[in-house]
Amino acid sequence: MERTFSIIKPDAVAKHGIGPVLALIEKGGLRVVAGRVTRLSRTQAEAFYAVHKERPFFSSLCDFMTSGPVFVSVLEGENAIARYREVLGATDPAKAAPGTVRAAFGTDVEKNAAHGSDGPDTARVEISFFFAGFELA
Ligand code: 3AN
Repeated sequence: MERTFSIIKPDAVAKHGIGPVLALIEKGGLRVVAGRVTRLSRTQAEAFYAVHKERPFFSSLCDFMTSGPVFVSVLEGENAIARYREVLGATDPAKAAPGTVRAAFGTDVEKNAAHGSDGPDTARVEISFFFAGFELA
């Protein structure tokens, strides 16, 4: 069993995508073990995306991620990290396979509907960024 971290981003939340994205997550064989709606502060967004600090899109990405509510969650399942990235589809929604979250709800590489951890170390860091141990079912 493995756990991964997910953010349903402001664009997908604005399109009433929380329910449909959770349905794709569950259809993909993942279990939601914690989740809530929240809104990122600028400080949180900058800390969460600190690895991208030097990239030209960093400021715009933080603007977008703080532009509205998000749904943060922890997902569990066999190979949850890779499995969720399959459910999400390619980073660029235009290249995402039909039936994926980003094909259905993404707009472009920045407004790409949802985030999933890219490895076990980032999953651990990202989960503990938003959730305390007692919140995980
Ligand atoms: P993924 O979220 O698929 O792991 P990363 O880690 O390359 O993709 O990028 C993190 C986030 O940064 C993406 N989800 C997207 O919102 C944003 N991003 C990535 N590349 C670009 C880009 N070229 N222009 C604007 N935003 C980008």
